[in-house]
Amino acid sequence: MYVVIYRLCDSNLVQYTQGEIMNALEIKNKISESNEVILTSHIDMDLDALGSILGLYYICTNLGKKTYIVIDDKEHTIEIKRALNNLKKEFNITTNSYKSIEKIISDKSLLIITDTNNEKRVQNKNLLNIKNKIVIDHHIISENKINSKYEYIDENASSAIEMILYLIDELNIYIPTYIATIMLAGMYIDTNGFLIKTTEKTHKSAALLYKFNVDTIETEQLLKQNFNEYKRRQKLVLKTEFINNYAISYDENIYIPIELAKASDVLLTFNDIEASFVIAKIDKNTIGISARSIGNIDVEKIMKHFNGGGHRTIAATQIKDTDIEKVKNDLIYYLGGLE
Ligand SMILES: [Mn+2]
Repeated sequence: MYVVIYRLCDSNLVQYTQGEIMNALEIKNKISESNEVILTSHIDMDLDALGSILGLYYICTNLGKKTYIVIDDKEHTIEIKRALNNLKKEFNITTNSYKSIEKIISDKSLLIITDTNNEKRVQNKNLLNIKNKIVIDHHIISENKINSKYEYIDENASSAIEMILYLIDELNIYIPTYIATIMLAGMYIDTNGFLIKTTEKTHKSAALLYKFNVDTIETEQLLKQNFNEYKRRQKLVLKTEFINNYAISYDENIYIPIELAKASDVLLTFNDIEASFVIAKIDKNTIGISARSIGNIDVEKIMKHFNGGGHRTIAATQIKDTDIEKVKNDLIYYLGGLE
């Protein structure tokens, strides 16, 4: 009897496309041509924003560039605080306010923005006056898209970190263990534990991080959650109505949008649920809906009906001057029409 053993060698893994290789070279050239590089991301930094900035930081410093990280958030989440403290202590990597670097900006400065393409979400709007800009992002194109000379936007990438890892791999850049650790935690968050938007390429990028010896205990530390936030989310989850294969939760209290998103992720994990919707106030006059689907139901189409957008499996909308009860009933009515 013959047994055939297949062995995966590197060439059997997914290869980078010509476009991705071109992006790596183009971005490398733009960095090389600049006097200094300023890195930033979106407001309310998360680990994908920070991890993608840090990956770029090592690309730029490897190319011999003075590199600044601009963060103007007044407050940080626990994991971002922890990561920033360790970066300062162990690597002497510090962040700057826009004000503190304003004077060094010239026509030869290069700004790289990661994890957003929305000009309203950038850490400091004054940065957008920098002439040379590159946007690297994995979100759908925003209505308020940043006007930049060069953009590398891939809506199919799981995270900004995944995209930066194509560059790191292609340009053969070394990153320290702690940076790889933050990057793995960032990918974990954006993919909900390598489930959502995860492809062979996502795993290939993550595998590269293990080559830099990620510290899995520290990854776990960075991913720990806050008990009070957990309790708030459970409150939303407990108010769920199950209608056919839909889970619909709603609450009159004010939440931040990420809380709605996390609650709708949770709702999707229950038996028979094909799509989940979380409806709650995100400020006094605005109601948010966060929608998720495992793939058979197109929640982008449903959210579009409510003037929102997104992807087939992840979508959202915001509705002004109405009430929760009405939004919930409108949604149930619309879903009924889909049956
Ligand atoms: Mn992201």
